[in-house]
Amino acid sequence: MAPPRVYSNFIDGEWVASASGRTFENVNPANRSELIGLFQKSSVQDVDAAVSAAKGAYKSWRNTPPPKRGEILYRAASLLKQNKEDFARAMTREMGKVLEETRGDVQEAIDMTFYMAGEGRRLFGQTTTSELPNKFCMTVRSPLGVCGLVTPWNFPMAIPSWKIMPALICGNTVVLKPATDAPLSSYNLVQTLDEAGLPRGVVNLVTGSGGDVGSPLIGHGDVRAVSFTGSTEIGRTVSQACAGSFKPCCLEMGGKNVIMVLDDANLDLAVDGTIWGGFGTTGQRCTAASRVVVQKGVYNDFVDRLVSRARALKVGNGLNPTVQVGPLINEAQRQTVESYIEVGKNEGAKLLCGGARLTGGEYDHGWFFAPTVFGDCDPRMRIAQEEIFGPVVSVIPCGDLDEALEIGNDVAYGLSSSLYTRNVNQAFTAMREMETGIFYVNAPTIGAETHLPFGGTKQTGNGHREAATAALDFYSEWKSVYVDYSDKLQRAQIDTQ
Ligand code: UN1
Repeated sequence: MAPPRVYSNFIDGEWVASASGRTFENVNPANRSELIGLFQKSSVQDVDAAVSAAKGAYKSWRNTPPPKRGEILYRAASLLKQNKEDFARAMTREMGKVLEETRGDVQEAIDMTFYMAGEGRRLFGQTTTSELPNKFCMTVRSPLGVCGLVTPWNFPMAIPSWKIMPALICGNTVVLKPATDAPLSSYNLVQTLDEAGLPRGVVNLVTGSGGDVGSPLIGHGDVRAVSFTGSTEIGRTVSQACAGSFKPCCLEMGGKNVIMVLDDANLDLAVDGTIWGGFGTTGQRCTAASRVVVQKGVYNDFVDRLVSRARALKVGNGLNPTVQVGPLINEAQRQTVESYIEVGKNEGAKLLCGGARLTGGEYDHGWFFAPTVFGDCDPRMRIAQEEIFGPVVSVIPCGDLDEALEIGNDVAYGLSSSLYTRNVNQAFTAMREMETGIFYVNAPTIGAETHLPFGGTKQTGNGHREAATAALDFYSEWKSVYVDYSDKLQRAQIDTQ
């Protein structure tokens, strides 16, 4: 057997080992004896080196005309496109979701990179009037400086691209710390940016744990902004770490997203949407449809169809094209899911299918779990309130639209929600009432597109949005510019009375 490949950090344009020289393993969750590679177990010294490289590169990068920055991004997007299949396969091997989905993940990175490349020729500000004669007013976007980016394993190329590309097009430089469960996809993304001709120091990659790398990065005095996607629990600590120095931070955290199915819905469509929304990425999405609220008239029919479809899902290695659901990311996640099965049973929810880890054959080599449906759930049950991040869907009966909306909103989170109905009045009412950052009609809770803002309310986020031009608002600050060409002192509010 060939020795495992050792992957380096990327600091100041060089592929380098961590200061400690230590590494950690990245294994395939569908087959834990398959080692994807060894990655650098970095620490504060590596973070310092990366931040200092990013700081050094900042002045020249921010003064590079944005259309030129965009050209590099455009080249990177084209390279991502060329390597899409290889990157998707590598992603399935390192984090388990099925190939169709990892292709989608790489595609999302391609779309985001092309999109932000185009923003290099826009980055619009405003020109406006002045209260005074012979005076000109405008707003321009200024970059912030070095950005510290901390990303999760479930969208290991898409989410880093959501952060890196808008940061770069605005003129910032970045240090990326990817999740230890899926660093290869970030590696592939950063290598692509390097190949596309990004100047040294503009993007830096440091792998390692949250404690060893994430915390010193977030707390670093030269890091001017932080963007984090992950759990609400860690997001809170990120927010607290940034508060002391008033460092802007963009937080994308948990979800407990609802699909609401009304009596007049197209039931086949609603079942399709629930299967995809609930079990896609093995339920490990912040946008996963982990609750379904179903009106009484169609409740039994919906549940029957959902359960028979969930039972028929083929679970296995995501590289196999007939597999529909991959493994969970690691043993800890599987134990968390298992513990919620017990919680649900003890709360009195009806376990309709799944509810256990899968064993025998290839299942013994990975972290597989059966697609699970709980029926007759009470909206206050923990399985209907807490983010499980696994293939578990809780179905809740309801009487009418008003009750569905009330249940839908009665959780701590506010990322995504969806309504299945054929009645346009009900659809618009729900759109207005749902306290989520994303709302779907006759489509599941997942499937965000890169040119629309992405993010949530309540404990899902802190008011910022990613993607679209909304991302530019996080990665730049407004500078208001007044040009007085009157050749005399003009005093606003005084001379204008
Ligand atoms: C996530 O759920 O963690 O909306 C991100 C979607 C994706 C992004 C999801 N484009 O389905």
